[in-house]
Amino acid sequence: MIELTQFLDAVRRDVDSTLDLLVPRADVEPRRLHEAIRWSLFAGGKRIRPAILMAVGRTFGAADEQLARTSAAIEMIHTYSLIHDDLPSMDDDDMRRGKATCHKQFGEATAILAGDVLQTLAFKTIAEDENLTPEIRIKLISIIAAAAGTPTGMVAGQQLDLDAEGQTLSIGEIEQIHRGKTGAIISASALAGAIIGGSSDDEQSSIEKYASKLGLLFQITDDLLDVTQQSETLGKTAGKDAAAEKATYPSHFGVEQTGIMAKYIHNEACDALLSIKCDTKLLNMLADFIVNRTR
Ligand code: GRG
Repeated sequence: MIELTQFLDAVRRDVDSTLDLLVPRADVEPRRLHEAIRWSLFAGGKRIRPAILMAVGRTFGAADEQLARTSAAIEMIHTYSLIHDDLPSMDDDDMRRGKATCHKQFGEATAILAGDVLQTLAFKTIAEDENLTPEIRIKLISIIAAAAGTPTGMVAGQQLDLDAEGQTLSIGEIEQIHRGKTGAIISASALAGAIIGGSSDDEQSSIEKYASKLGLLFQITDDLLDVTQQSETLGKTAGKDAAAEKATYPSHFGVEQTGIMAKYIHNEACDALLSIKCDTKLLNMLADFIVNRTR
């Protein structure tokens, strides 16, 4: 795991320096907006989605310069979704990434605008990436826009999640929410890396299988951590799912059984890599990291 820790540290450093170059400085007018964006963007997120993109891209031989902007764009979309998810009209949360949420610090209107800027800037970032051909840029924009939107992307998943509060859901319905809300962007990150790396159709379909299991695993571990960890460790309010009567794997199967299922899904993710001829050690280590994560 030492190697993975070094890889994750390097991704965090690289993605942060790319983001710093792409996002207006805090002293650029309108300052309140740019301060709010930077408040949330540089609050210490784990940068898992950029790590997945970089790991898959490197697996297929992409150079880091070809992966940098798309990784930053994915993190912009993820951060926008967190800012909007924390709003009073959605999850109504006070703490994110160990700090006050964007709307608590800057007000609701500015938080909405900060999210809006991050979303549009993400697509501009890819459209203007001179390290990629125009064909690849368009493909990436299309895949990431679909994953962020609707009918099967993140926003659609969020709507299903809001509609489901207080309802009893089947495991199929819970997974449908997970696939949209969490899985779609994780899958798009992995597929983007595979496309930039010039992988074959067969390799892309193996990566899609791997990433869909990884997305489910990520959400299940998130739900387990919500039950088992303290807010200080998570950097966000723990115990929110039970308080909101959310249907989750732990609420459906219990903590112990969910842990067993997480290990099974981890194995399925790793099995999806077996048909890939390149060295997939980094991708296996990422799956290990996600199943064992503590925040
Ligand atoms: C509001 C458009 C919109 C979408 C909301 C991402 C999301 C969809 C909601 C956030 C709440 C949540 C629990 C989503 C599931 C995905 C998830 C586990 C997000 C947290 O991701 P981490 O742990 O966060 O990677 P950091 O802060 O490390 O980046």
